[in-house]
Amino acid sequence: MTGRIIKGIGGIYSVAAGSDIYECSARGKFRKNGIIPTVGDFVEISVLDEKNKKGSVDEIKKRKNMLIRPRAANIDCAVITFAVTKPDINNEQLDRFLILAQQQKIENVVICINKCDLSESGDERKRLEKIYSPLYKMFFVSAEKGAGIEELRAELKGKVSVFAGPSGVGKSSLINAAAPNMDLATGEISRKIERGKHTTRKVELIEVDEDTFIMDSPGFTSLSLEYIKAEELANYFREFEPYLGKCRFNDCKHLKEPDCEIKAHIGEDISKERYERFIKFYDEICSRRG
Ligand SMILES: Nc1nc2c(ncn2[C@@H]2O[C@H](COP(=O)(O)OP(=O)(O)OP(=O)(O)O)[C@@H](O)[C@H]2O)c(=O)[nH]1
Ligand SMILES: [Mg+2]
Ligand SMILES: [Zn+2]
Repeated sequence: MTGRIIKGIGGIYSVAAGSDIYECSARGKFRKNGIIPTVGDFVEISVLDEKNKKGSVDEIKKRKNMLIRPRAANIDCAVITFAVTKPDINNEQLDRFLILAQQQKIENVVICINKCDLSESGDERKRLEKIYSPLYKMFFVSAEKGAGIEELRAELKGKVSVFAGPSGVGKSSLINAAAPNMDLATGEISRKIERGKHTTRKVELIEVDEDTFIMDSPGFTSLSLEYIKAEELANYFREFEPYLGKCRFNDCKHLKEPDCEIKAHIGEDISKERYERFIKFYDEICSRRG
């Protein structure tokens, strides 16, 4: 029988097949080959106990993509979620999420900024729009006030979307707002550190509509670029794209080389701060290897 993994806890995978959900263990062969069944995977299962809905995962179908943090397979849309404040946006962290989504060639990567009800001036919105709106579709929303939720819902329709972002930004709250029949647990923000308290523990695939699925995921505080190669990094900065391959040197690293087309466009369509983070990430990746 064919199904899809919607949750995995302690080596037991919930597989939606037809209108049933089977609790399945995974065969030892996956572990031996280093393959980890992942939420979003299409799988072949055998039913071991129809009455109690128990089975085993026999085969994992080829994945079209896989995010590592959060771990999720076969995604159409990554909603990179942050809040205007509480917690404040960490730009470097935002770029890390974007890079990881780019690397997986997810067709739709959008930025969603929540808690707009907490910003009166709108200054943070203007700042972010200037840098990111030429690069990504952006949504400025408030889960609490319901603002912008219709637009977000329209984006999600017909897709499998994963909400990724730090803890406490309101990922679960947004899913509840976009899909009113949902009742995901949401958490308080710690007053002292103004961060979430990791309310969501697991990646979970939720069917919100016949053809629309959303994955909620736990927030991450640190996000390393461990699977990214230094020489690939420039490919994941969308604004570099028009200039790649046009530098004087074919193997230009866009660091200290003369006649670098990337550097030539800083302050134009390449923002200084994004370029600086490119350098920072580049150094981080190189030092990890050394
Ligand atoms: N003011 C305001 N608060 C919000 C909004 N959305 C969520 N919150 C609050 O922010 C806190 C965290 O929300 P969650 O939805 O649990 O955040 P999360 O991103 O799912 O967090 P993790 O599951 O830990 O990763 C809760 O206290 C929510 O009530 C919003 O639009 N405005
Ligand atoms: Mg959550
Ligand atoms: Zn260059």
